[in-house]
Amino acid sequence: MTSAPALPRPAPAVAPPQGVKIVLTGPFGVGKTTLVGAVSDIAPVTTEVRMSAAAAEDVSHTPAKTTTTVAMDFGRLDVNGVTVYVYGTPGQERFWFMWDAIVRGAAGSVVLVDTRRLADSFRHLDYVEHARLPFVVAVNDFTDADTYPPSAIRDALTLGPDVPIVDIDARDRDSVRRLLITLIEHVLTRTRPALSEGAPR
Ligand SMILES: Nc1nc2c(ncn2[C@@H]2O[C@H](COP(=O)(O)OP(=O)(O)O)[C@@H](O)[C@H]2O)c(=O)[nH]1
Ligand SMILES: [Mg+2]
Repeated sequence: MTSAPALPRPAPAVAPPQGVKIVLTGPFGVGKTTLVGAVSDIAPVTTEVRMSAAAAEDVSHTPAKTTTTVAMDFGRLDVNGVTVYVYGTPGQERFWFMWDAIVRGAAGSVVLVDTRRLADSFRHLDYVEHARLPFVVAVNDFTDADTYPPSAIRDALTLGPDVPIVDIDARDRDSVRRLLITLIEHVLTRTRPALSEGAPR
């Protein structure tokens, strides 16, 4: 009787990357690429190109902006021993198919807003709400923008009372790290009660 051939030796299982995936979203020119560049421990993966008329972006609030992100921003950082991966959503319509892949497995989201044009972030808020992602709203500090108390931002964006609103400077590493810590804490407070409810007694 011939014995069955030996099975091939399995390749060692590769441990899945441990870490927290965060989605960064908001309209064109709100500071997504700047934020990732400020906070990432690795050279951020970004794909800036000079804007063409075909890009058809609204540049009225960003007249000095001559580039746009094609596809997406990606950065990585360490927060107290936890690796945080930041994925920026792509702006251009032809890359919208990527949004679902970007959101899959994400722990939470940052929605960036500019107080000079809050309404431009409505679509992004809708998206993360529908995706049931815990999120924080980050108000990016543009020099010529008026500042408003969080209650005014909450009303204008019709946010629930539990959504954190954080003032940030997307160019400042510490400011962005504080924002991401706020998001992670928010994610934990949202998931902890559910975990303990489901825990065996
Ligand atoms: N004053 C100020 N300018 C910013 C800030 N964040 C971004 N910018 C500028 O706003 C423009 C748009 O930012 P960018 O990161 O490209 O936006 P994106 O389209 O969301 O990726 C750039 O010229 C940035 O230098 C900020 O916090 N303060
Ligand atoms: Mg960009």
